Amino acid sequence: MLDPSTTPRARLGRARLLLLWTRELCAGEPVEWLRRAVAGGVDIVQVREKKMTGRELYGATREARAALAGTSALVMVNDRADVALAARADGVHVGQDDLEVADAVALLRGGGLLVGASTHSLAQVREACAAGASLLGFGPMFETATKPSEPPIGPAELAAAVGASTVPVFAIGGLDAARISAIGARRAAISSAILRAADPQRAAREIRAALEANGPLDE
Ligand code: 3NM
Repeated sequence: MLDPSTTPRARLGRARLLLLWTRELCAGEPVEWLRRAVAGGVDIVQVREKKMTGRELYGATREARAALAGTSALVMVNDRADVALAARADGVHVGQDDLEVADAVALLRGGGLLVGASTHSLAQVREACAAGASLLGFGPMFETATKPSEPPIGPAELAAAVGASTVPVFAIGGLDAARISAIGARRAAISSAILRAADPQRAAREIRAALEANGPLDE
């Protein structure tokens, strides 16, 4: 586990595993599944709740922060910079249809918060880095029921995306430990392979081991 006393940026540099936490995907009680996943080696939690109101999302984010107090896990909020600020999260994650990266950076950087961005092409990787993103998701690597609307780009471009990026890149989309080994990813963002598992701690531990076996981090 990472040292909780270091800054979000320093913790991000060493982060391997990002969990997208969506309550309805959890095979058990959602906060327990979150805690067990972090105990298994998740470094960053992105609260991803597309159907919640702002107030509900605020509540879910506070709940995640409270559940993970005393751990080194970072908590980020999907889509909503205002909720990230209000709930004292470590950052926001924006997709290509959300607030622009540069605007999220302008809103949040002063407070030292992180801005993550979803990217689906090398051009988007370069754009997001130029706009000041702190971390990127790159995918989908494979078809996934969690985001069926996004056509898979496949793993072939992952190495190029990591090379083109100035910030940490997390492979995303349909990943589990076996696929991570197959595609050589050193960082990954995962939802169902952890949340739907009967033992989320073990699932996270196995995924983390697969990421580490693929080699050291540059940052
Ligand atoms: N974004 P799972 S793929 C939320 O490519 C999301 O930007 C993607 O969930 C992207 O691990 C994806 O269950 C789904 O496939 C990730």
